Amino acid sequence: MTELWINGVAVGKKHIGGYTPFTYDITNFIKDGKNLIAVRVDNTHNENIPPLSADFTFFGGIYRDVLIIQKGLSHFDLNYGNGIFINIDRIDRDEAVVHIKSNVVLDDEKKYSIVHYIVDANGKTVCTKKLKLDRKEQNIELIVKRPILWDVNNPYLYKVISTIEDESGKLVDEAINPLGIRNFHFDADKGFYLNGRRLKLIGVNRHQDYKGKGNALSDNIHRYDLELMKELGINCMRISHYPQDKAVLEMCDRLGFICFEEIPIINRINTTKEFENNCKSQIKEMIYRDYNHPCIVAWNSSNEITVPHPNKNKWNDEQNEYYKKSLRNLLMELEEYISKLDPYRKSMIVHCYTPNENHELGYHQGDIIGYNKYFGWYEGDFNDLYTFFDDFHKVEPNKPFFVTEFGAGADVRIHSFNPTIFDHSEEYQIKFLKEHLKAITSTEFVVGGTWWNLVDFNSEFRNDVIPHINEKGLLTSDRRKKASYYYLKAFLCNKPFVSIPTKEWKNRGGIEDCFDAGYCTQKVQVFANVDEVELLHNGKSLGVSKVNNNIAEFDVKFIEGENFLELKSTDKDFFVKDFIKVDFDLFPFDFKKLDKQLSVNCGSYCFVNDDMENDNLWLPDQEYKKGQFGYIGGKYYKNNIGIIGTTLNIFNTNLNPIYQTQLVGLNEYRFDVPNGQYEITLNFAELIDDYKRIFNVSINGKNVIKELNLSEMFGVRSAVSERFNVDVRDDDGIIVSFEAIEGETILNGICVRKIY
Ligand code: GCB
Repeated sequence: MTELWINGVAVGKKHIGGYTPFTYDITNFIKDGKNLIAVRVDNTHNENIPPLSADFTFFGGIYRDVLIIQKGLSHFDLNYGNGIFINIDRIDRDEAVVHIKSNVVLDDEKKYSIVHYIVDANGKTVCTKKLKLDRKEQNIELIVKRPILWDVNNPYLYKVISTIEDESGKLVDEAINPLGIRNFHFDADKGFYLNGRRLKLIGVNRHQDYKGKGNALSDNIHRYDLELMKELGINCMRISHYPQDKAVLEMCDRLGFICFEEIPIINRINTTKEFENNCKSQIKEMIYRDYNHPCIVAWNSSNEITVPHPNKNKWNDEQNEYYKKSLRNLLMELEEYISKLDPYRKSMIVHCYTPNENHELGYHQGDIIGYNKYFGWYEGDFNDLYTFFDDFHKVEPNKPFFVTEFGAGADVRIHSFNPTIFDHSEEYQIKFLKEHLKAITSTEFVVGGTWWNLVDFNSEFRNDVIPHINEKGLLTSDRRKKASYYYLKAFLCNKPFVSIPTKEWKNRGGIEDCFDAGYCTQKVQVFANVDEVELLHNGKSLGVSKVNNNIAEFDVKFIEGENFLELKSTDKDFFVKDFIKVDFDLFPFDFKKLDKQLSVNCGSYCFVNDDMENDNLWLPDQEYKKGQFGYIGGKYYKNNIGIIGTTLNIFNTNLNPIYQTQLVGLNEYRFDVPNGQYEITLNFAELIDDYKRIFNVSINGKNVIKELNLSEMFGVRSAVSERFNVDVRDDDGIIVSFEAIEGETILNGICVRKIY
């Protein structure tokens, strides 16, 4: 909500909504000389202003451009847009008929004319028309001969320059708008067509969010994001979950993205008339502001609005029915409103759950229906996608269908050769992306899909691996590229491209292959869109490998220290390459030779790099191997839905990935290290509420922790680390023993370091 005062006097009504533009006429409030402009913004939760709830942080403050605009008494109407509304009435090879509606404010007695020029991308006028300005709304048609079409590969932009001139020909006002000449349609069986050509839409959703800046992004950051999207080769963007900065829309026009834009009616509504009016005003402001952007093909009214209302169980049947009915009515109302404001584009709705359920309840408004689906993350398995698509098509045979969201979280600190659901490894995210792209591109009627999300973003209530951050981005919140970014690029890009994608996995490690081998063999996955690639390791070729589904794999014998990997592909027409430098921590096959710190991520298949400690590496856990290390007894902790680890935030640590997983019921943890003085650090966190767990820990027979009761002493989900010294003699190695007194023993992480 925004209020404005000029020189202590309140101007106009409060503006409602945090994402759409508004103007105040301050003519009668300003005076010569200094003026005091005061603005008050307030993002206190208000049940009548959407969004009411969502998976992103509602930051406050003034974060978009504020302009003081000086105009003559007569001018183009500035309400939300710039007074000009452009439609393409007809396009064929020879000409395009461009319809321009102008809204003007005529506030004086003078005689004016209005002149529209259409100029091409070189600034050359291709047609112009002048007419007397005698009405507040003026309509006119201009013809562009042999138009160059706006397309995703060639986003050719004309401009419409509209001017108001007085009788002497003096310019009184001017409005400039982009003009992309294009036509499109959606088909429930065949998907999307742009300029008569069928086009599978593959893209991303994007939040306006950046590390340390919240929503207050500069235009340069907005533009940078869009450039990164173009580099990916995507052709589509869902501007989620609210209208974004003008800079975003401009870039979408310039770079050729097909866009869906929406207002933030998310998760739930309020049944009041005031709420409905506020939804409508946001829709109107969005459509008026962005009407002339050729990138936009549909306006979406809402996101996952059918999730159960938080009061569902408190309400009686009648109240629940009333809510459902109000929701239906609101969706209907909003759909009609969108179609009335912009009959040239499509209306849309974005759902979760199942088409059957939503259809039966009457929630299937919109010309296009989008579904947010997370098979292989929040529900089911990747293969369920195909059944879901079929179900949709049976239930809604006449509605074009779009996968508005699909995504899995990944943290660039976490890697795995055995990626599992919810482990937040980069490798699982790639697997998820790969399977979804396959399903979306191979199902004919699916219009396309947009990955959730381009960037990691703030979400206050989230407990993922980085607290309060939704990590489904292809980019980190400071725009480092995750491996899946490169997979998508290899999948889409039409120029030859090769990539060693794990750019952020600079510190690797592992155990020597065999006694005195001097190396550890690990798989390196590379992405490419060429037939074959060659990998070189420290200058030596590892051979040429075929690329299948944009992936090739090499076995690399990593040596201690610096490893330089170079990927190449050559053909008669191209030469492409990529490289990466990896620091490798080689642990000896025979631990009697161990002379460095070893940290183990207990109860997990994942490697973790501690970014707060120079990327210190934690190895995945293993069952005890004689001559090395590992646990005896015990299993990996799984939560109540069978997922390894917890996704809940752990307090007092930056290392959620270490504390979120644990071994349960272990008897011993052993290290067959050489004699010497060692420091051993044990990491614990109680992951279960209301669970009574008491245990003892001894090291080499000496009791070091007595009756540890984590929840009682430190609370649940609190990181605890205990450090001990042990003197290893007579080749005894280190044996950490765990003895349960009540409940099961646990261990979340363990580090061993030789002091002398
Ligand atoms: C969704 C929501 C989006 C969330 C996303 C997620 O379905 O539309 O706002 O952020 O899921 O990551 O859970």
